[in-house]
Amino acid sequence: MKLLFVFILIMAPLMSSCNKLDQPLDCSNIYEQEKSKPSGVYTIYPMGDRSAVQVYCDMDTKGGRWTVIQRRMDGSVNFYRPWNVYKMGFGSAAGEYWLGLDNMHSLTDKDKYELLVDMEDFEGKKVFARYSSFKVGAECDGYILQVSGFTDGGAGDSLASHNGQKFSTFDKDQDLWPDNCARKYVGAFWYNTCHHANPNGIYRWGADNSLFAVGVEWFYWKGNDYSLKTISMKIRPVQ
Ligand SMILES: [Ca+2]
Repeated sequence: MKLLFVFILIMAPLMSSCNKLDQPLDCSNIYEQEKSKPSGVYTIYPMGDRSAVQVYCDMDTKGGRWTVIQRRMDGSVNFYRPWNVYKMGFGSAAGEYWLGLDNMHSLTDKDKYELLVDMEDFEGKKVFARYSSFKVGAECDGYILQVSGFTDGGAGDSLASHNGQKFSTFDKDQDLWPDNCARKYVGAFWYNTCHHANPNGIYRWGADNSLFAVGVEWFYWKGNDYSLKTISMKIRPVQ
């Protein structure tokens, strides 16, 4: 007993030095650490030590604290990418990017998260869809999407039919369609028998029906032949 006490006494300073309070998990942590932080690019550690990744933090919309997990805004990044790239993430935090399925799983597995999807058309109209619960499952189960608790900000609910689906890329077809949704609609998503939302589709400038539903689409707002100007998916812990 006495030995144990001495051991704890010696180890205590070492143990407390392991608290890495300066390594935020997400933008909500950053917001809490310094109240005056503006929206912009920050480094987070969604999977702990050595998992540093740059993200865009939205510190303004609806109370801020949002970690952007997906963003399209100018067509500068190619989103037609294979499984391993969607797993790890790609793009630029200052512009277009995908945070990565492992990061999304790690964050939403630890805590209860909500999702906000902000979008804008080429006429400058802005709408959103909000979900009170958002979770990405583990890779071994196909990164299953769990999304519920819809609130309509004018966009309509285009994720309902994606709830419960596995993630699919052109080289890993886990959708419910006999053919390959990711190839057909030139994207990667939690496709069902295919989609009502294709945020990782081809960036094309607005209305375009030359190829059916391959653009950056949100069906319940703009239908299948209108590719959005901007769309961003952002998450934060439910308080
Ligand atoms: Ca299929």
